Amino acid sequence: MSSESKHTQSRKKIFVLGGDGFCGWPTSLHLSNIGHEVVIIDNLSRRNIDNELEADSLTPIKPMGTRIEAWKEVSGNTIGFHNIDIAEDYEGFLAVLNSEKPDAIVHFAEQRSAPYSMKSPKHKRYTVNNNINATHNVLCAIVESGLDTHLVHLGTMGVYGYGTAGMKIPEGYLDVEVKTEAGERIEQQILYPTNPGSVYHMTKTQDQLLFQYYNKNDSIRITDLHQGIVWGTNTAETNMDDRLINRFDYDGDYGTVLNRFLMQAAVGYPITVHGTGGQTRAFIHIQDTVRCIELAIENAPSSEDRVMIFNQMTETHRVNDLAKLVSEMTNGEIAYVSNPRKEAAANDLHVRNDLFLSKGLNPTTLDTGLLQEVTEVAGKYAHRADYSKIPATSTWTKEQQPGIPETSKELNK
Ligand code: NAD
Ligand code: USQ
Repeated sequence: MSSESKHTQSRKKIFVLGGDGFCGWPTSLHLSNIGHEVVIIDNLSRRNIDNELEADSLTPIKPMGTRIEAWKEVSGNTIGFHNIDIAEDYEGFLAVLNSEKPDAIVHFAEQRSAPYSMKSPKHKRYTVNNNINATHNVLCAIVESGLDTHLVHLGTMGVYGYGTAGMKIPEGYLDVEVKTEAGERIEQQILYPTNPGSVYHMTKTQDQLLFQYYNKNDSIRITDLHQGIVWGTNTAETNMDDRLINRFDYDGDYGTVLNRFLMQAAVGYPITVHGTGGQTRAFIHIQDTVRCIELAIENAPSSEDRVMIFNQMTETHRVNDLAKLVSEMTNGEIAYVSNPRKEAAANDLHVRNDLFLSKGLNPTTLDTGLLQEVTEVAGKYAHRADYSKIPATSTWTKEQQPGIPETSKELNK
């Protein structure tokens, strides 16, 4: 075990579904490092999508076997791995559940890109089939196994939409007052009304209903984490060895906004702001993602509790402000490109995140040192960048234009 690691008070067996992905890999290492027994389940579909898109992580991620071997060498800890498609192979998943009997399951295993989910009817259908079946299979298998396992799911801030009537977005549930026919006023808490902005985000709103039902009918213990956009690359654990390096998506489908801006600045590509950049979104650093999962596992609900919902974000920023910040830091050019998405030109966003703060999260907020660190990672691997994959080409409707900067044409040759 590494010098940085520490034993948790109670060692748990934890399944990490989607443990080969951008959030899942650092989470698996972190949970292993603090003393839990980790088993990854992943069908490596994200690597296959890289093949389909002919795009690759900017960082040279290693195959799963090498990753696990390197972790054993560095930390002395063993991480298990099963290649199972959770959406397609229910029996296979159930069999591992019955044999391994995990105390907790962290569920990252979904197609998570909004642009990929909007590329074509095929991609829309794949995203719906994969995400909803994966989540339903996990819930159904927990019931069939009879295990009292705690399910921690990665949802998204995007289930709420990105605007309110001025109030802060609560953590999952909204207080409402309804008036009966007799004129009586009754107070209730309901799931916050959903307002998805892509087929991908819509699957996450469906996940919420699956959780409500299985929690009500079978008393499954569930924590649903409504996460904002994750930025950064490495964590304390992925930094321990080059072979543990995390993936860095920069292409027009999978690259998320802040990491794209930092990468674009590092390789000398114009910073691609969609429209006027008036969209405000919630953000969280990858180091805080792994800490939040640790806290969610430590603070499991009981079987009497309703679905516990946390907003997993630490700050909100307007896209244009982020572009300006990165541009000032790096002297990078900003290109205001056609917005390929159907979204409001601008929105304000206020979000509550008291639950994680009360459980001990000490947020890592945007600071230039950390931004610089990501730019340095991007700079180190700039030679691996394929500029032709940077423009966002997936449009929400046929009438919309891809987001291609004028000045990038030379770079794309
Ligand atoms: P990712 O695509 O890098 O990782 C997802 C992993 O799940 C991949 O390794 C993939 O191979 C696996 N997977 C997908 N479908 C599967 C299936 N049917 N069976 C087995 N494995 C399967 O995505 P990520 O960025 O790590 O996101 C993880 C989760 O967190 C997603 O559910 C996403 O919605 C959520 N999330 C991500 C972000 C972000 O900014 N990255 C923000 C909010 C929420
Ligand atoms: N944007 C740009 N320029 C770019 C890329 C994006 O201006 O080059 C804009 C988009 O138009 C959008 C905003 O930045 O307004 C965010 O886009 P994004 O791709 O960073 O984030 P999004 O599509 O919402 O999806 C990501 C993850 C998803 C997660 C979600 C959290 O891919 O898995 O659920 O963030 S949230 O945004 O809070 O819903």
